[in-house]
Amino acid sequence: MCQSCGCASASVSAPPHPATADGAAAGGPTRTIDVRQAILADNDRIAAHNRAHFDAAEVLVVNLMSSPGAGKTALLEATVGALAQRPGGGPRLAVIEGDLETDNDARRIRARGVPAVQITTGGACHLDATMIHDALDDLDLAALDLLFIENVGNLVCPAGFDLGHHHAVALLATTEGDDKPAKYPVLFRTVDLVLISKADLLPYLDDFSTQRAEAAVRALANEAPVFPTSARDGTGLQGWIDWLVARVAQNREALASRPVDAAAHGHVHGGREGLGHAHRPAARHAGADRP
Ligand SMILES: Nc1nc2c(ncn2[C@@H]2O[C@H](COP(=O)(O)OP(=O)(O)O)[C@@H](O)[C@H]2O)c(=O)[nH]1
Ligand SMILES: [Mg+2]
Ligand SMILES: [Zn+2]
Ligand SMILES: [Zn+2]
Repeated sequence: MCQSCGCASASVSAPPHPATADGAAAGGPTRTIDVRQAILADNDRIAAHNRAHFDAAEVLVVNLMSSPGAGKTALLEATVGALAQRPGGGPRLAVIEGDLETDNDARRIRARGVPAVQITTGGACHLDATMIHDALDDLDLAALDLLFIENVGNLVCPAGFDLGHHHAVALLATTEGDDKPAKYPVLFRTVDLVLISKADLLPYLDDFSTQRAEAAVRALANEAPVFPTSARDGTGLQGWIDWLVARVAQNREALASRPVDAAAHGHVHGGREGLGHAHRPAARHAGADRP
């Protein structure tokens, strides 16, 4: 478990530490919360900087989150195939893969002819904005329309970290149970789309109800679309592709209607300041670019 997000820190929710003789709290929970807030504030600043890179290059970025094995990589593999069938070849894609270990997922995506950058977190249970910023050195954003980020499999920690993405999508596999939105409200409250993955297994699972899963999302006051998909038999893939293509178009329109002044002088989204650098594979690990 990571040290930064608090998931490993029982002290965050522990009762206040006894005050010392001079009245100051003796470290412990208060300090843990302060450090955590500072980490999240720093992450938000770098996420805004990432978003400025994406907007400058007109790339829509989608952050995919789920528990391990819910089918994120399989969905991306199916998505690559489905988007390529679109008139004109569909949006130009790349994927950033986040895993604790191995580059298996990046290799699966590259095998389909799509650029993929693997981030191995080496134990951290989520991606953060700095990891994404570093990965940009290995991507040619100018050659892309759509960038997927496959987060580390985890329904808790990834939800706390803005990566600079435009949309967050959760996968909930039919094998996981329809109560997961209720159990992991932070993630399911904020996502823009919920895909009930492995829908091909629904006939064999008598205790999973798509309606109950959707009701659990609505109970969190989230009106995001919720629908079944299967990377195995293609169920719902068209709805997912339509959602993506519409988001890419909507993002382009929003960027095109930016005030000329903002587009020219970089006052958009508050994160364009300091964007006097480009990320190119050639600049890789040059160390000169730190937001
Ligand atoms: N039946 C079924 N299995 C799936 C589907 N999608 C993924 N899987 C299987 O679930 C396992 C984990 O999939 P993967 O894409 O690696 O999950 P990730 O960890 O979320 O990236 C693999 O054995 C896949 O073959 C699906 O739509 N239906
Ligand atoms: Mg995966
Ligand atoms: Zn964590
Ligand atoms: Zn940068």
